[in-house]
Amino acid sequence: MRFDVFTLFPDVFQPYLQASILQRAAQRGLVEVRLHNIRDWAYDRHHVTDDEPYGGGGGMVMKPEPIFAAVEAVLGAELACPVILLSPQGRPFTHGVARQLAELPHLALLCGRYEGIDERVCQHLVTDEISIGDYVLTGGELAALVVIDAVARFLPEVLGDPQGAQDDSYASGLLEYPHYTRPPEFRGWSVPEVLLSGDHVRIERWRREQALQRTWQRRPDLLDSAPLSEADRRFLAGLPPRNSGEDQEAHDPDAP
Ligand code: JQB
Repeated sequence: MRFDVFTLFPDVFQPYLQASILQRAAQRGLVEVRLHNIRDWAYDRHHVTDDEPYGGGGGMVMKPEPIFAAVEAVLGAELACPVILLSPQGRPFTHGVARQLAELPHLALLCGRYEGIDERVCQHLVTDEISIGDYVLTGGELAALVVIDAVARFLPEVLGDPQGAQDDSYASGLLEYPHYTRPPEFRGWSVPEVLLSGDHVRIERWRREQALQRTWQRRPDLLDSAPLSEADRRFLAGLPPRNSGEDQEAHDPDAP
């Protein structure tokens, strides 16, 4: 799968792409990320890419001409692939969106800076606008890396694990059960006995119940759309009421 990234800061991508699993994926030819500096298509003497907003009000806005020139030069005027703008105004990026994007052979990602991008880019060049969450970043670059990382995990072979992304958290619609590895006791804290028992039926049941309990505590909204068995529903009905949990919103100062 090929990603064309349009940005004023191509250098911030390299360190992450050259570490992690993404480097291996690139070496194996599964993922190709091409970085394009929008400034290379700013043809005035000082290669200016931003200007003051019409209507006033401080801050700067990215000019349309270098962005259109860059994207059309790289993709051709037909724009045969989606052009995704990362912005706080986009539709929420989720597990499901990542899985759908991974079906495509080619994506273009457009990263803004300053207070944003001239609206004519959004209307006439961009085909899809995505946000990675409800907080404001200083630009789209980190969001583009998040999208590349999450999409790449869905490509067959990238994880080098036959179970791949099918098995993790959001695939089941629930949060994950807790994980443990050696040693069996660390600073007096023991691994739950059931995981050492070798009884795979008991282990599966324990993991399922842990996943259900955590989801109920931390993300009850997910239970509305998670596929649940009758046994799951009985287990949830037997849990103590929410809010008695230690970890629920423990660090959220705005929590009621
Ligand atoms: C400029 C960005 C994000 C791209 C995603 C997310 O957007 C702004 N509005 C006012 C002031 C400053 C900005 C910063 N900004 C380009 C740009 C923020 C993406 C962004 C994003 N995707 N949060 N922030 N989830």
